[in-house]
Amino acid sequence: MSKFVVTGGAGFIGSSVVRALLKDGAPRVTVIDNLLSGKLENLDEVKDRVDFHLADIRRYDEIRPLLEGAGAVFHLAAIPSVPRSIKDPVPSHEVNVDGTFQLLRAVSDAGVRRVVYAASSSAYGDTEVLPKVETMAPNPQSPYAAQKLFGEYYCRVFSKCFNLETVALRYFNVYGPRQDPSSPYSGVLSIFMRCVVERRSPTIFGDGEQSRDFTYVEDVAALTVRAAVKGVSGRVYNAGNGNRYTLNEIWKLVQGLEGVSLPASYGPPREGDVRHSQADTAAAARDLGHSPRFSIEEGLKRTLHWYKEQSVAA
Ligand code: UD2
Repeated sequence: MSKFVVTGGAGFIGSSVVRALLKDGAPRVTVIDNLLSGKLENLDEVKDRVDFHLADIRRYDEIRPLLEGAGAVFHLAAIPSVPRSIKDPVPSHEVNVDGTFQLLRAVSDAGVRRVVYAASSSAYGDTEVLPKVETMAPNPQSPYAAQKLFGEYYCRVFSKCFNLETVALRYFNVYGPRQDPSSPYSGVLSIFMRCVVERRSPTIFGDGEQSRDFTYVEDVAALTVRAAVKGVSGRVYNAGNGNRYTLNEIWKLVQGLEGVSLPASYGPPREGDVRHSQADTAAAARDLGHSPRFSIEEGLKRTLHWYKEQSVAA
């Protein structure tokens, strides 16, 4: 059985990939995380089957030995958030671009065959046509989008020049249990969940008619694990649900689950925001056999259940 390594494995999505690998039969998973935003508690349930290493992907010498003997590396370590990358572009550039380069170099030098890279739907920017298809020209609108796209290009270049099989998955607005709502840069659904549990109104940036393809974390994790297969090297795939909901619709759905009415406040639109986002999922279905399992209703229900449990435990 192969050794699997997950960078960012203590994070919201990374820890879900760890659980998906274990569920899929991996006896153990190696996690590399600097705990900048990741949390060990995200791995609590599976900690007996995780080899955790506090290490930073920007440091080649730190990560290179940890990759020895790996069959596949899932590269999720990143500093996310469009607005954070505008306010303070240096840290996210260093992690998302330089860190990705160092990771790919270390993976290649360690003789690992395969990397699955967590790319972002932000690479598309605003497009005239929806849904967004992998063949569309990228149009990044923020440092974060450009950084994540650069990571894709590096993956492709490592496939071509350094004999490494890489595949990039453009994650579309992932949500679910363990997403941290505590920062102003947190994903909107984690903020909405906290608001509804605390019976507070959220602030919606702009008119709330912007839309997103909200994708449940377990669907994204399942696709990520599936993508570590032969025959797709150098390719990019959307990791989305194929639907889109406006923020106004989503906030209404969240309130409906709790049977409350908490009208949102509205603030100025956010710089760097994409207006609409929706994935064409045909390529991932065709080449990777992916079919998302969670409807938005089911995903929101499970997510809310988790946030409510957290608030009782607190
Ligand atoms: C982008 C990517 C996503 C992922 C993510 C990582 C797009 C379309 N999506 O997500 O795939 O890579 O970055 O960070 O580029 N908002 C509010 N109130 C709040 C918080 C957010 O109205 O309190 C709005 C925000 O202005 C935006 C939407 O909610 O229109 C989603 O924001 P987000 O930060 O959850 O994710 P987004 O779309 O920047």
